[in-house]
Amino acid sequence: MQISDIETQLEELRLGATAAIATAESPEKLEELRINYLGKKGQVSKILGGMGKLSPEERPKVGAIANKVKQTLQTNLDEKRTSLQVAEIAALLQAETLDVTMPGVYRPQGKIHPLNSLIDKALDIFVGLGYTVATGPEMETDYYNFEALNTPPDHPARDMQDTFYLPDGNLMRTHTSSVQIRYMEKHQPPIRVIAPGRVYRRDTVDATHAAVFHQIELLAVDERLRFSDLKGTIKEFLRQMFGDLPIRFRASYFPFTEPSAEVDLQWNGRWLEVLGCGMVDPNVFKAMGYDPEKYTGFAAGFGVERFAMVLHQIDDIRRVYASDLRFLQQF
Ligand code: 2NM
Repeated sequence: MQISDIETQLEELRLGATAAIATAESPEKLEELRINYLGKKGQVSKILGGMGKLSPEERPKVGAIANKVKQTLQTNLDEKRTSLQVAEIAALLQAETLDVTMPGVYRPQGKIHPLNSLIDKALDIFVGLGYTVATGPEMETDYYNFEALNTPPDHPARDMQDTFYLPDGNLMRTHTSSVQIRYMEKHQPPIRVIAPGRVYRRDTVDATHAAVFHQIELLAVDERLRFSDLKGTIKEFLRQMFGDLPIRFRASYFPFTEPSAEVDLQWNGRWLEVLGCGMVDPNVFKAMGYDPEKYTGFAAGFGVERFAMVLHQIDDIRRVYASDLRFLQQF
């Protein structure tokens, strides 16, 4: 083995490697080349393996040439790696180009339905007055919807509200008073409870009637509650709900209250009926096992849709359920 042979081999290797590095297309390919040429078992090492046959004087010379080749290849590899990375980033930037002047995608924002926000507001007011929120089933028995509420089968009040009866004899509740009955069964006075929920009536649907609507009913039972407590509570509730508008109590009739009243609100010079109320009939307490000599109570109920219509000047109850965004977005 001649020193010139090794020199020739190194020079050929340098040329070949430089060409290979120059045309490498990926960092992975580049790494492959580095291992192939400069690795421990790579081609440069292999060539240097033949150095053993050289004289001690020749070895440093070849070593110097080999180092030079190694350095050259390492520099080539480094430069090529950098240029590949630059190209990769440039390609990424190209692919991810974002035109910030393009119009955005319109995503309409959802919000609370006006009926729900009204229910939330009413419940907040009563919770502030010390009431507890209670709910119950929408399908009811005759007992909870009528019988316990001083409305026996032959009572004329059963004609007042046409009821959806189910084939099994159950019915869809016509008011949430049934929830108050269930609550009184489980609790002893003093009671302050408020029952929001869906109710059902066999009404012909028109601008002011829906077959399914929402009610909120309140009930207070305690010793010595009187009509003025009812009036004060209703007045405060309506004040927080509608503002300081004139209100009036008008004598009315419900089977479960005596006396009973309807409450009107004066708005733009017109009296609008907004709720019904009264002192709980002693017969209701008897059905609950409460002593009617010891306890008195007041109750009130109102239709949420009717409230919303008065509050927002909605002319047709059907709009509330039509899911028309042009309507809903006004709230
Ligand atoms: C109303 C009007 C008047 C009422 C009565 C009761 C109960 F369970 F205590 F008897 N709950 N709700 C009541 C009274 C409801 O709605 C117009």
